[in-house]
Amino acid sequence: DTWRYAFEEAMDEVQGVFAQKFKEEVEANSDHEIQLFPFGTLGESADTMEQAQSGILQFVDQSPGFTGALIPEAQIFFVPYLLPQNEEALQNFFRNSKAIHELFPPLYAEQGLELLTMFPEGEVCMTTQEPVHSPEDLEEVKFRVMTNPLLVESYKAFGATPTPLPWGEVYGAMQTGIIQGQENPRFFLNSTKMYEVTDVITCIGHNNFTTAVMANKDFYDGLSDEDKEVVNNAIDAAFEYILDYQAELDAESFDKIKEAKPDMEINILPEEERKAFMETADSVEQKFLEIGGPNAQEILDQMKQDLADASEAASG
Ligand code: 6CS
Repeated sequence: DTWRYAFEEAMDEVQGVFAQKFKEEVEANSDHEIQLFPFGTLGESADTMEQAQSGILQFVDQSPGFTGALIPEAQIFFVPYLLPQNEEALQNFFRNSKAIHELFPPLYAEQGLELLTMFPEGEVCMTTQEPVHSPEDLEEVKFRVMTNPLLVESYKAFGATPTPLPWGEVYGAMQTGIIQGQENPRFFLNSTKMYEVTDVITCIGHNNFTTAVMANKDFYDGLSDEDKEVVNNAIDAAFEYILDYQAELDAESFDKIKEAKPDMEINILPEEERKAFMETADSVEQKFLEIGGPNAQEILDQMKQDLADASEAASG
C-alpha cells in the first residue's frame, strides 16, 4: 500500500530532505511505499493539515507557525529568545524535551494527530527593504508572519505591523510592496530567493524555526506494532540525519546569498543592538500565558526546565 506524506517546503529543502530520508527508511524496512507531496502540490499548510486530519493524508509536516490556531499551546515556539542559540543545547533540547515528547502529544491527539517529532530548521533572520538596528526601524514596516497569533504579538512588540499570510503569497506580496519584511531560517532565505525581493538581512538571535511531523491518529493507531516500529525508527533516523544537515546548511546559506547578490546587506546585530528586542520577551511570554490555551503555564514551565537541562548538558 501507499502512504501519503505532505510537507511545506520543496523536495531539496529541510522538510523535504527529512521526508525523503523517512521514505527511504520505511521502504527499506517494510513493504509500504511513501508518496511525497512537496509544497504547492496540495495547497497551503492549512489545507494539508485538514487533509491529514481527515485521513486523506497519512503524514503531514506542519510548523507550529501554522498550528497555533489549532493547538494554542504550540504558539510557545514564538516567545522570542526562548530557544538557545547554542547548537548543542538546541539539539539536546529537541532530543530530550519532556514538553515535546510528553506534554505536546496528547494536545495533538485531541486534534486527531499523532505527533511523531519536532525538529529545528535553523536560526530565523529577517529580510527587509531597509536596515534594521532597533525596533524603531521596524515602525511602518508591514511585516509578513506565519498565521500564528503569538507571532503577531511578537512582531508588534518588535515595533512592526505584522501581516499574517500563508507562504504561497509571500514572494508576490513582497514584489508588489504589500509587505516590506518577513522572517525565515537562513537556508530558506537562500532557497526561496528572498534576496530578489528584499535588500537587507538582519539576525537578532530571537528564534530557531521549529517544525513538526504528524500522522493521522486513526491511521497510526490502526497500524500493527511492527509497522509502528517501522514508522518510529524511520522518524528517529530522519531526525538524527536532519540535525546535522540543517546545521551545515545554516553555515553556508549566507555565502550563497552573497554570491547570488553581492550587494545584499547582511547584519548580525551586536549584543547592544539586540537588547531592545530581547526586552520584549517578557511581555510576549505573558501574552502566551493569556492566549496559549489551558495548558500554557504547564508547557511553559516544562519547556524552561527542559531548556535549562539542555544548556547544562551542553556546557558540562
Ligand atoms: O514561512 C513560511 O511560511 C515557511 N517557512 C519555512 C522555513 N518552511 C515552511 C513554511 O511554510
